[in-house]
Amino acid sequence: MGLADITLYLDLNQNGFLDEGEPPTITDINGEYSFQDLPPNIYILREVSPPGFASTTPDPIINVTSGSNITNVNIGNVNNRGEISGTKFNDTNTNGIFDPGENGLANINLYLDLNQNGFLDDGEPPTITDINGEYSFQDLPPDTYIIREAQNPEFDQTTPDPIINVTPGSNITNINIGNVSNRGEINGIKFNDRNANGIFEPGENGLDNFTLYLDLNDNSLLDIGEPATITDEFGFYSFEDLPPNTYTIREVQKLGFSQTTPDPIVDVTPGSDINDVNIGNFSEFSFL
Ligand SMILES: [Ca+2]
Ligand SMILES: [Ca+2]
Ligand SMILES: [Ca+2]
Ligand SMILES: [Ca+2]
Repeated sequence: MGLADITLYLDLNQNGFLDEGEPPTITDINGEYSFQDLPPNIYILREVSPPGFASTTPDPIINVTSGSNITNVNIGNVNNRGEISGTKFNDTNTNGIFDPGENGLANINLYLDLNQNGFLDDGEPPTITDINGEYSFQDLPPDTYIIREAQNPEFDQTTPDPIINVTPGSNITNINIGNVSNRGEINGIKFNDRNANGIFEPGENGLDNFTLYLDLNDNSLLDIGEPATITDEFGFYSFEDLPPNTYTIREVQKLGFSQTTPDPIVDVTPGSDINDVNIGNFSEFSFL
C-alpha cells in the first residue's frame, strides 16, 4: 500500500538531513512521488521518517544521466509501533491468576513507568481500565516497558509489575494484573446476657438499637469520624470495608444495662472477615 504525506528529499550534501536547498517532495494519496528536471548527478534519496514508521529499504542511490527517466524507485516503510493490552482483575483467591469467576476492576489507573522510579511522572503514558477492567497502551515505540498501577489504597497487587518487551509491530495481549481488596470486616451480635456470664447462650436474645463504634482514638467516646453502626432487630452488627488495623469496639452504653464482656479488640488483616464478635449486656430490667 502506498503511504501518503511522506516527505522525501535528495540528500545533496549526504549528511542524512533535509537541508535548505535540497529538493523535497511529498508522496501523494497513492504514495507516489517524483523528482523532475534533475541535472545529471548521483543522488541519494532519503525520507523524513514519520513517527511510528521505520524504513525497510536502503536509501536509493540513483545515477541520473542526461535525459533519463528513472521509475519504480520504491521505498518501503513499516509501522514499528507496538501495543500492550490486558485486564486488571479482582484476584479474590490471591493466586496471581485471572481465574474463571474473577472480575475485571474498572477505573484503575495504570501507567508505563518510563523512568522506572515507581511513580507516575509527567510524560509517562497513563491509562484507566474500562468497565470490564481492560486496558491497552497503543502506538508504542519498540522498547522494554514496566506497567505499574497508581495503587488504590483499598487494594494490594497480587502480581508483579509486568515488564514487557515491545518489538516493532507487536501486539501483546493478556497482560493481566491482579489486585485484591485489603479491607476487612468485623461482625457479631449484641446479646442480652441474662445470666451475666459473658457467653451468648441458647435462650439469650440479641439486643437491637445499640450503637457500637470503633474507638479509633481510644478515648471511650464516639467521636466524629469514628465508624459507628446500630444493631439490627436480631442484635446483629457489622463493620465493613475496614483498612487493616487493630480496632477496639465500644458501645454507647444505655441506662439500665451493664456490659458483661470486655470491649473487643480485633486485629483486622487484609481481606479478613471476623465473625461472632459478640458483646454481652446485662439488663437490670427483668422483663427483657
Ligand atoms: Ca485468582
Ligand atoms: Ca515514573
Ligand atoms: Ca450468658
Ligand atoms: Ca473515640
